[in-house]
Amino acid sequence: MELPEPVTVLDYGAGNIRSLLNALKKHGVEPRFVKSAADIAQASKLIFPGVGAFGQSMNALEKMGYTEALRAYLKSNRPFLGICLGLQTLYEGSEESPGVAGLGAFSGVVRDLNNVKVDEPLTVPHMGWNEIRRQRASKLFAAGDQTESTSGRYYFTHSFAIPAAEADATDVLATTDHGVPFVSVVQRGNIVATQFHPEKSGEAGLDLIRRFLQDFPYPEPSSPVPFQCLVQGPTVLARRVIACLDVRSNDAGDLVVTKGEQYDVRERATEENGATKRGEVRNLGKPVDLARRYFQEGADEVVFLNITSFRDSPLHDQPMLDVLRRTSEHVFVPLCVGGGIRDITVPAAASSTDGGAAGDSITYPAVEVAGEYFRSGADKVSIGSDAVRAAVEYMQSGAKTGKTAIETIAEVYGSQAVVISVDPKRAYAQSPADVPGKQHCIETKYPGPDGEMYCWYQCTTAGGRVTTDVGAWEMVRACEALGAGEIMLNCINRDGTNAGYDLELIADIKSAVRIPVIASSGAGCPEHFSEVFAATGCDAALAAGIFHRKEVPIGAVKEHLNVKEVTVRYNP
Ligand code: 1PR
Repeated sequence: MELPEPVTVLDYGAGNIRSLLNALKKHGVEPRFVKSAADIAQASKLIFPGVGAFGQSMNALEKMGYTEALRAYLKSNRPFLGICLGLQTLYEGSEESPGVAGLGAFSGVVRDLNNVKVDEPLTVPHMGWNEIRRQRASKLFAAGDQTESTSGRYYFTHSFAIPAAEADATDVLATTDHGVPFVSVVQRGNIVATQFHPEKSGEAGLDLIRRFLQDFPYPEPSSPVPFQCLVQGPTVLARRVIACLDVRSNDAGDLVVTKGEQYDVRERATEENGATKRGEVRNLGKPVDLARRYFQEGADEVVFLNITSFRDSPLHDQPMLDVLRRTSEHVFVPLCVGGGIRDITVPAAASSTDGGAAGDSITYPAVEVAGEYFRSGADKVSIGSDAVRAAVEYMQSGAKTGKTAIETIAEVYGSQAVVISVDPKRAYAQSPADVPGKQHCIETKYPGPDGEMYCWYQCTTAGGRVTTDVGAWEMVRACEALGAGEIMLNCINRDGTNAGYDLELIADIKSAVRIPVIASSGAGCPEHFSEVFAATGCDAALAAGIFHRKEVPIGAVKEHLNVKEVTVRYNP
């Protein structure tokens, strides 16, 4: 795309701007980066991608001396695109960071969605694909198109928002509903900002970025352009269908997508010449190729799990970081990566080319490990084993240390970037009194081997290799209290069985927390997806084996859900 003027990106270092850069690159744009306040003053088109917490963002801008230059830029009405936090900081302040002033370009205060008074429980963060209810025509959505062709869905992930009732209506270009109508797009002349992430919103988002690049700045129309919005009623957050890629190196050292049956990823052992030959690591494809295929098939998110992370350090797992870099160049929906997100100590010699003294070691905090994944293109990180440890510590002490991987990553990158991967095993008890620590249990419809009518779910670590006495119900509540933003709820008993999700487990965990819950393990047909959404109220459903083995295309799942009137992101 030939542009008359350069594009400048304001990156203050707290987030995944690689996706935005890949979206610009897809439109043939290589942006400049702000390195000084003068770069802002001289910019002719500025993009501010916001990730992380309001206070962190504003303090970083102030520390770099950018705040006043940004305020002056906004007054000049030169083209400005703010994304997510980049919209919120345009306002006067936020309940997320009391006492921290925003840029004040728009009047109003950003509110905490957790404090919104609604009749039914509200899942926070607002995470997933929702529609926008446009108030008027705008070049941002369709050049010259006064009436929308499709409502379009965009990817939101935020816990704070500007209630539409508190915003200046002249600035509001679109609203979205989650508990209350909130501001999803603002526009004042050439200043536009979206609460959603256009760089993670598939083709609809890429179109929006393209229009900002090629149609801004533009003269305000002399008279209001007739407009009719297609979205009349409430907007509804879609349920997400997620593809999960368990990734590890095979015996030849190649990084492959594999799949466990109850977490055993090797083919059956064979007998050869009287000796037992270990089975190969199941190889279901190459990570980047499969991720691209799933994006094209309509996956709402892609999860990579580095399943040998209990022994490898992701910081040195360059192949995994490279998979993320290459995937994010072509996949414009959220990417989550898990495996090894924890404080990592490696021998000094292994951690630097200058070869530290033998015997020394270096510890990399979890937030740095996660930062490596974010800089490589991830939008969220998932924490498994270390989350169990942190939850136990918190439950025993009742106090937060502020030092756990969950807390430190949520503080810098926001709760919505922290997913907890739970690997529970079903355990039976004759009565609640028999459950270790009298932890939470449920009366099950599927009695145990000795007729037990109660069951609870034991958390495991190291990929199911270590069984603990920690109940999944207690663990997810502790992780939510520590600041986690989402639960990815696997189930070792169902993993790889195609027998359907463990509905009792998922319904129980969904009732335990306010944050979104992803159902995982056991999907065998499209009906299992409509069943789990109907039976548990979960926010997303994840599958691996049926997609990798091409038994069920993602499009067939979406089509089935659409027929069952489950709200999904679906363009037939
Ligand atoms: O503990 O923080 O290092 O993270 C390790 C991560 O790797 C965790 O998320 C853990 O669940 C995952 N993991 C470790 N070992 C295995 C294994 O399979 N040997 N994968 C493993 C767990 C769970 C899903 C599974 C879905 C869909 N796999 O990825 O694919 O349940 O299953 P389906 O095929 O039935 O649809 P840490």
